[in-house]
Amino acid sequence: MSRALQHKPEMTNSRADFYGRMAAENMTPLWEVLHTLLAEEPVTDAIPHKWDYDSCRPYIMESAGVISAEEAERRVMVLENPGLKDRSCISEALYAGLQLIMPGEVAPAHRHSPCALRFIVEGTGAYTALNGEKAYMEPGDLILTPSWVWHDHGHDGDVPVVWLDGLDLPLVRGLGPVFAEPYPETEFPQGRPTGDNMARYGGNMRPFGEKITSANSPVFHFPYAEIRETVDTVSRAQDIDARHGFKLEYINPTTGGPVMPTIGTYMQKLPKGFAGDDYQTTAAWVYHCVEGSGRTHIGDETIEWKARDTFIAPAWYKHRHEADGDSFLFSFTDQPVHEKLGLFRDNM
Ligand code: GTQ
Repeated sequence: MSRALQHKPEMTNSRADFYGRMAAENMTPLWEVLHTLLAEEPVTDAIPHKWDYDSCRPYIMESAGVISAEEAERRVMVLENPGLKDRSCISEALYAGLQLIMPGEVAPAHRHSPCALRFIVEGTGAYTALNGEKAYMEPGDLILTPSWVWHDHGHDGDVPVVWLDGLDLPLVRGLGPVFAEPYPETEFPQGRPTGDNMARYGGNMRPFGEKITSANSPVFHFPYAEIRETVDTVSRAQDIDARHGFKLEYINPTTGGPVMPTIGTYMQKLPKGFAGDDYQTTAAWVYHCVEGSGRTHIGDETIEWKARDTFIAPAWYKHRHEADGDSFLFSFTDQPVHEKLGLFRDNM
């Protein structure tokens, strides 16, 4: 005989009376909720969804006339999962948003315990400064602002700049330890010169005698020109993966692991005509198309995507990609947390 955990006991008058009385002592019967607490497979309220950049862009640009970056602190349109309304989440553990900075503006220096990444969507001439070291943005670049590092954003150029923010904010909020602090001045004082982090830690070398103790990648700027070249070169000499095409992870060079403890980041090339197999994992995946177009089947839904669109494959949803022409997808995921806690599963 097979047993199911999904069994919900019958409600009787005497049971209802009993539950009502024990509520006075802040106690509730587990057996009434056990079937939802211990579902046989991961259950998420998040749903598959795409933010079409052409549809979102007019609102992003309109926001420039509604509030300044300085008044807003961060002028961000939060990408809210329709299944997680009013929770500022794209998945249970991840946050995403589209941030706009206009020429001459400053988004003031602050730091917080949640970690963040920026993936540049359009424009050039803006920068993120980490402890005063400026990383100038080009479309497709990845810039990290790890936990508790001072950062401000500014703009020396002459066109609007938009980027995709990814944070572990819902995860950290769920665990508790959210801290944030404004820097006393709007801008952090000038720090090391632009590119210093890449030279110091990103050239397969490290400064003599330096002990690196941070949990985060000391390289915080990954220019798209280099990432694209890397993925493209590998794609010419490597067997294609049936699920992922040609997919590489951005790494912390001091560990070989993910760039930040809670968020993993990837770039994948799906060659023209690619039709992938289903991938299913406990982790949630936020995808952003950099080049090309195609579609991803997520559960029963099909999401059509093209350059600058962002979409979410929630936890445990089977998903498979198809590419029209050669396509490049950036993605970020909470997979590193699942792995560290021994909770990660996939269908590989
Ligand atoms: O740029 O530091 O989307 O602090 C949300 C919170 C961006 C940022 C967000 C933030 C930032």
